[in-house]
Amino acid sequence: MLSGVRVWVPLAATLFRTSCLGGCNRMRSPQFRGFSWSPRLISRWNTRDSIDLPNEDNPRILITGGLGQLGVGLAEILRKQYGKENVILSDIKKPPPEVYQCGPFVYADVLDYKNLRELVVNYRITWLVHYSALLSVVGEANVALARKINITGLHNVLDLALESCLRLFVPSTIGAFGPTSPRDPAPDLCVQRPRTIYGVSKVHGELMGEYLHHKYGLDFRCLRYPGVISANTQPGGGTTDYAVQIFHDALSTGHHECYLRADTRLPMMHIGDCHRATVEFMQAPECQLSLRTYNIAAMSFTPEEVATEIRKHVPHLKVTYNPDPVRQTIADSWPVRFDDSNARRDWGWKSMYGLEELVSDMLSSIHDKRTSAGLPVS
Ligand code: VAH
Repeated sequence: MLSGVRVWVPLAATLFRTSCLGGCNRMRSPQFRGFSWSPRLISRWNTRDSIDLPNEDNPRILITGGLGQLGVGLAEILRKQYGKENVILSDIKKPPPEVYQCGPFVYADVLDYKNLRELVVNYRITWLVHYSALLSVVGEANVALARKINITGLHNVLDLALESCLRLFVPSTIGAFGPTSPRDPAPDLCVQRPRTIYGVSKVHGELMGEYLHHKYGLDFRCLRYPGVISANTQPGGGTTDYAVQIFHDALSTGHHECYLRADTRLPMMHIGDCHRATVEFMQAPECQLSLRTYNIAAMSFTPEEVATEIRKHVPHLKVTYNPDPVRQTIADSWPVRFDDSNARRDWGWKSMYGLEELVSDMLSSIHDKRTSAGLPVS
């Protein structure tokens, strides 16, 4: 009897805590119907003196695809808020030494459900940020792999989040829209018929996440990111990547060859705004969210406009335009601007970087990086 009580007390505490903290309609999720605790988890609790379960105020966070453009920076911000040991960065690649020094890093393959489940149980994860994905251009070059990672990998994460009652963040993108969507601006809710496997997989993610939320109460959260501009991380093979490369070229060779037409306008965002939006959205009380998937916007610019702004700091920058048919076709199918009024109304989203602030910050960051690496600055 005693052992039974010892099991049910922590379980009841979790169910109580989850159902209260989880806000809306938690009790409808399948984990309250036939939910079974793994023997390993029960044994860990039976040996625990006190129930120091993670909760709303001190989540334990797993980030998949952590070595891409966004994971390391997001982990740094989350670790400042929730503690170094409570944010587990993961990927299938070996990280550089400094990543290990910043906090826990583990191997995690989103195609290996058992591996993921073990991490969630052993690290007592309560939030999951799912960054593993092939982006637009690399996805078109390897559709089969993009379908595996972006769809099968997503399904593993969705099932795990449902079973373990996780708060799940999955990013979507301007690439989730297509040529038949309203493009200027693109609202949160409209026709979405993207023409890339990346976009198709992201729309699928939006729809699957929202289905599991409405049917089982999964705390699924999704932001449609614009092109993200970062100085310290390389983008992962997308259509908006020119907007990162142009800064590096401006300070190294002084010449940028642009694979888009000079007048191709796309929504863009400084990585600092992207991380802040993600954290603020993950922290927003569930009852404030009228949607589960939101557009977030900061600015929209063309290659010519960003080049003109850079020339205020680097007057000799030369840009030649050599449109790549694949990337130009993708860019021409994407929104020109985003309507993010719902995010601003529901959870107070507000960007802090415009084009001027972006250019100034990018150039100073890359200048410092090159100088400390002993590289010449043009
Ligand atoms: C891409 N940078 O170009 C990514 C992004 C908004 C686009 O998802 O594919």
